[in-house]
Amino acid sequence: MRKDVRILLVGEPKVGKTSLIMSLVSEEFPEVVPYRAEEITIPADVTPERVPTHIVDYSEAEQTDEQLFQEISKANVICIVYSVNSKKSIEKVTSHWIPLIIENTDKDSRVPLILVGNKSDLVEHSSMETILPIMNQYSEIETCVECSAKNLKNISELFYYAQKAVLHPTGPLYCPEKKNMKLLCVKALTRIFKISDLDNDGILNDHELNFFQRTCFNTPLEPQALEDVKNVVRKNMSDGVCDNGLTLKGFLFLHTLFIQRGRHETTWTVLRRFGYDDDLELNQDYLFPSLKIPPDCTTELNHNAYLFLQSVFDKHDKDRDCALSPEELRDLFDVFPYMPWGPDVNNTVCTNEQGWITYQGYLSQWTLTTYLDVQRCLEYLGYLGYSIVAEQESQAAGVTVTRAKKIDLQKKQTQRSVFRCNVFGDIGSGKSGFLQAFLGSNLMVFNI
Ligand SMILES: Nc1nc2c(ncn2[C@@H]2O[C@H](COP(=O)(O)OP(=O)(O)OP(=O)(O)O)[C@@H](O)[C@H]2O)c(=O)[nH]1
Ligand SMILES: [Mg+2]
Repeated sequence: MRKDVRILLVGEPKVGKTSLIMSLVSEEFPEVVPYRAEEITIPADVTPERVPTHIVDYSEAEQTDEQLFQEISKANVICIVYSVNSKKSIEKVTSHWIPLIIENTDKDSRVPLILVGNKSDLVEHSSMETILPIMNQYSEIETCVECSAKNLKNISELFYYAQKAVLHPTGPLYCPEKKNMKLLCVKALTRIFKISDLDNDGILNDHELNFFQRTCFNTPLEPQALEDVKNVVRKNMSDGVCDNGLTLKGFLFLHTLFIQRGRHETTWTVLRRFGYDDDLELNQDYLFPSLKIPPDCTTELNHNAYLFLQSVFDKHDKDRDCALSPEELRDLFDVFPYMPWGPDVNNTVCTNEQGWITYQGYLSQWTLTTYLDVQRCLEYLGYLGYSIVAEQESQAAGVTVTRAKKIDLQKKQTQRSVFRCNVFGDIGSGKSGFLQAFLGSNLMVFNI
């Protein structure tokens, strides 16, 4: 999530931009205002989303076009202010301001816009009839609000919406034209569903839903609230609730509903809790928590991490044969962006008669990865949602860093449980066969 928010107000002269800013700051309507208010910074602790917020005024009388373009490119959200009693100021929203902003912002990172109808104290009727078609025409427009700097109506709301548009943007989540969630968002939520479906039966039961709720929002759902949620889904689709639990379809439907009702922050809270950044990629900080490994030390998984990996194995070994069929293995790695284990893994760890990785083989491969490439191990545990399911600070909590080998040698004892043995021998002396024998494998051995 962004660390600060920069809000720019633009619009025709005299629509009340400066008055809006001054009203927010002093909580009263200033009769006399300068053309342009000084840039103000609201400290994090007094803003609704607890992020420092800069508010920037614009005045044609005091600024050049060049200065305006610069401010547009620096802004995180732009409020286009019009006056509800001035048709001209409304017309200029589409004929001048929106095209100007689009021209001066990066095509790839479209800045969210908020339409602000000021001076609502002067008219009886609302300007919404004129504004709604504009909103439908431009997906950049996050929301619209009518307010009055004079009687302080909707002023704090306006700045709250602006903050929200930056911190919980619609863009990555939802396509307003198609009225559905974007593919990356569906993918991320599907991974979240799979991790939260602790028994892997394709349904979030009450226990799993409560765990999910506690993980994301720090409070369990009241039994009645749980029923209400399921009822909303039941009313809207036939296969959203099954065996009294939420299916993936129902889960995705709920999030679409949150977004459509302007409660993006709910979906964003869930996504961020599971490691996603604003582009819906998994955060580097999430995947690679810092872990210091001094020279001469090695890395091993601790008991807690093995327990977690065991539960992951169990939930995917559907036929309970203590081995993962190719299909079960694919299902296990479905929460990864790529398949991490290639066919070579089947030759390096224990497999059953069918050549499928056994429970022992599976754990050995994890042990090996942790020893040889701990960063990769942290990344993999991150995809599996270790920190969330095992309720740990990060994946680093699952790794033990052993003490330096030098100390072990001095003390003539070790706490390590993983050792590295190198096998040397002439070409063709049977090194690979020797190693394969440890796996009890009689597979054809190729010299490598
Ligand atoms: N009735 C009413 N008048 C307002 C309101 N907001 C601003 N005004 C008046 O509108 C006039 C213009 O307000 P400004 O705040 O200077 O407008 P501006 O958009 O900053 O104008 P420029 O700096 O010239 O671009 C002033 O006389 C304000 O008192 C409002 O909500 N209601
Ligand atoms: Mg002004």
